Amino acid sequence: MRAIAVAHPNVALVKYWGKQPEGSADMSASALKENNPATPSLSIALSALATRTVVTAAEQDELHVNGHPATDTRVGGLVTAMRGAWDLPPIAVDTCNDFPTSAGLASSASGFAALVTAIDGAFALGLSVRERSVWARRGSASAARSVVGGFAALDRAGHDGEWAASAVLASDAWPLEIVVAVVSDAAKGVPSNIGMEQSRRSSPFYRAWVESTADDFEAARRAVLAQDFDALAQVAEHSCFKMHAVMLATRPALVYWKPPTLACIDAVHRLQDAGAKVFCSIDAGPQVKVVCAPGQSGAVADALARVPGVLRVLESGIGGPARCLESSKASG
Ligand code: 2P0
Repeated sequence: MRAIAVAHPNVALVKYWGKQPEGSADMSASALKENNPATPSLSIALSALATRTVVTAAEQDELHVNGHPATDTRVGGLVTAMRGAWDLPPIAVDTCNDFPTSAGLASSASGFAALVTAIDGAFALGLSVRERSVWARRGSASAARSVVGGFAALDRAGHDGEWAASAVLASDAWPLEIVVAVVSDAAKGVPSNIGMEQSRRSSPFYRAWVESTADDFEAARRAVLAQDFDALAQVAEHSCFKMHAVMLATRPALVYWKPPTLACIDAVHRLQDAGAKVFCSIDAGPQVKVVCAPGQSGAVADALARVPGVLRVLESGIGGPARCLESSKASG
């Protein structure tokens, strides 16, 4: 039994930062079941970046990340939780990212989306997209959105009361372009799940963040459905900087930016002043993602490549859903 799955990381345009309290910090199998966000979020998947995960039946559970043996309590917790629902044998998981891991490029989003999709394929579980999204969310909430790909909304809208992602627009419906300015390949200092719990407990802005994000989410969803770039740019930049204000006001302060991060923000705002249809977004890391109206990414990539401290730029379109490339029920 073997399957290969691919999933793309995503950039949230309305951010998720904070969990419902019952699911926070404790990543045991029972608490993991809850991993519910405190707010809805909305994202775009990145076609140029991908995680590829191979799942095979094995003698004992094993994990390799980017070719190296690894242990990961969240991966172990998710596999254990799935074993509570299905009679799964031990599995070998071999997962590779073609982009920096744990550096604010959402490797956990694509990683858990690919993992759940590969397990579903390897053992012919027959899960729906929504079911895979719910399982992926239990590993990492942003992974729920990578299961769906395209323009994805993560909220609690379904009949079953579960937090799960659903499509707002398919990946080919609105050909936005994304430029990622990579300013560091180092893994970030404070992992998202730890940082967002610190924010929930200590940031004086956290309550305002949670209370105001539902309105941002609805505004972004309307803008995506209407393909209104200016409206999306306004709400997305606001959500990004509001999240970073929450982070900066956390004790101890969560400063994910590096000096070139701010230089890139400045460059994007100068492009906006010159009339370019672009906006920036930064997650729990120093990289700057610039969302561009169709046809604008080449000039934006050139401008960002000239910013001091930018190591390289990646250009991407909107990625599709997590999917199995091949699966086989043959033994071994
Ligand atoms: C997001 N981030 O909406 C936000 C913006 C980072 C900043 O989702 O604890 O790895 O695994 O549910 O999904 C990163 O957090 O956190 C994230 P867990 P996750 O994309």
